[in-house]
Order: sequence, then structure tokens, then C-alpha cells
Amino acid sequence: MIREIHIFKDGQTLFQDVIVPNKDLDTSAVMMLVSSSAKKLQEWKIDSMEIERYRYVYMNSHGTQFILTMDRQASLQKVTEAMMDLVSKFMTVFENALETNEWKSTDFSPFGVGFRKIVAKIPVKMCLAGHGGTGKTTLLELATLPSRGPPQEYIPTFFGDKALLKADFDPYIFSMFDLGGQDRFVQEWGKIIRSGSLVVIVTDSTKDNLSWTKRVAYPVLRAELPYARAISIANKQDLKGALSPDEVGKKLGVPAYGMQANQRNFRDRWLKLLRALAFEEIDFTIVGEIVEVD
Ligand SMILES: Nc1nc2c(ncn2[C@@H]2O[C@H](COP(=O)(O)OP(=O)(O)O)[C@@H](O)[C@H]2O)c(=O)[nH]1
Ligand SMILES: [Mg+2]
Repeated sequence: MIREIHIFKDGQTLFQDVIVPNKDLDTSAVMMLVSSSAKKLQEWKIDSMEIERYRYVYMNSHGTQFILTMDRQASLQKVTEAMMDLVSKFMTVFENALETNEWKSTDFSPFGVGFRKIVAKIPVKMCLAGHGGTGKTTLLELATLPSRGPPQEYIPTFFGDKALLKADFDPYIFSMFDLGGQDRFVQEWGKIIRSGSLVVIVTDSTKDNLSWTKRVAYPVLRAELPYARAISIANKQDLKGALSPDEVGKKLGVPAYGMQANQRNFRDRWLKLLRALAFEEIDFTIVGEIVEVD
């Protein structure tokens, strides 16, 4: 998922759009570092550097530095393509201005619309991870119920199902995977979840299920998606004896949110949680930093 764009020339900011701000790093210091590397690049070459859970993809054209901030875990190839696309579009409109002194008085803000369209072309990969029977398919179905926006799509697959969520998350669209929770499939998760930005750990709020999650799911998630963001769902809160979201969160070491996936009136809450995870407006954990408790 692309989080930010910054465009610089001669140390001045021509354009920037911050969709999900980075609260961990000093952005202006990082931009100084990255843009000084970008300046040394040959025309149309693309390079990148990683800092913590972020990746900075950069390019230099017409003495102008383009820097995209993305989730480190997401697909570098897709973002590289997006970079080519956006620099071409930018040059189509502003090349003449950049070649003269005119750029100093040019308004680059109309580029924002084109930029967000490019962002929307890369689906944000989100994985539902959990044991069979915890409610992953039900959560996918809940998210794909007819909405006011463009139609959401439910796509059955062999290992688990997939949904394309096109409404409610502007400018992002989500590609959400139900990782089949049969034990024999868990080893296959790696192939499906590679380049996932977001993980939703689904539990049925029982003790046995929490130990399965930690024993079987955690090793795969840690190996495959160390930089992804994670929350957990304490599902089936209607059942007698269900552990509270608080207890589930403590035991898993991942903030947990209560849910009843088989109830339509939980749809709004579910979509709000997904949105808040993508925009970093709720508590979450980085997969590689999960500290579990017995
Ligand atoms: N009581 C209750 N049942 C649920 C809830 N969410 C899902 N279920 C049921 O749990 C069963 C397994 O759900 P499913 O989505 O197929 O699980 P999956 O294997 O993780 O995909 C189904 O019968 C669902 O209707 C819930 O919040 N409460
Ligand atoms: Mg299922």
C-alpha cells in the first residue's frame, strides 16, 4: 500500500500527499536523506531503501525527485510500476514548466487527483488468519454484502476465498483473503499472503483456539509477514463462555476487537475496523513485534 508521495526540486516541495501519516519516523529527516540519494540517480532509474516497516521508492527525472512511501511488506514490483506511471503522467502536464524557471510559480496541486487514482490501482492485501470454524468466511461475506458504493466481489478460491472491497476505503481498495484454517493448509499460507500489508487474526474467543493460533499460525505469520500490521477479532461474543476481547488481546499479544460475524448489524463495525486498521486509527501490533502471554 502506498502511504505518501513527496516531490522535490532544488530542495523545494513541489507536491505532497500524505494518505496515512508515518508516526514512527521524523518524515522531514527521512525525506532529506532519500531525496539526496534520489538526486544521484540517472534519469528514469528507480531505487528504494527500507527503514523499519517502511520502504521508500524513489526516482529522479528533470532534476525533480519523486519519493513514494509504502509499507515495506507490500509488493515492490507493483509500486515500481505505479512510480513509472505517475512520473509519466506528471511529465505529460508539467515537463515544460520543469525545463524553465516557470516551475517556481506553477501550481502542482491538480496532480493530486491523478496520484490517488494510481494509488487505487494497487489493491491493499489483507489476510484473515485463523483456524477453521472461527468465522473467516462469514467475515468475508459480511464485508461483501451489498453496499452503497461500487459492487464488492466475492471470489471463491481453492485454498480459501477472496473478496475485492471497492467501497468505503477511499482511495484504497482491499483485496481480502480467507486463509483456509485446516492444519494441512497453514504451510501454504506463505504463498497466498506474501506482500500482505494487513493481517486480521480471527479467533472464536475460546482458550483452545487461542493456543492453536499461537502454536500454528504465529510461526507462519512471523516468517512471512514480519512488517505487516495486525489486529485480532474476538468473534462469537454471543456464545456462552466466550473470552472477552480484552482477555483475547492480552493472550494473543495483539489488540482484539469483539465481533459477531453472523449478525448483519455488525457489518458497519467490521468495515470501520478494517478502515481504521488501514489508516492506523486504532491500536494494532506489528507482526514481528508480537509478544504473547500464556
Ligand atoms: N454463534 C456464532 N456463530 C458464528 C459467528 N460467526 C460465524 N459463526 C458461525 O461459525 C461457523 C464457521 O464459520 P466460517 O465463517 O465458515 O469459519 P471459517 O472456517 O473460519 O471460514 C458458521 O456456522 C458460522 O455461521 C458468531 O459471531 N457467532
Ligand atoms: Mg472458510
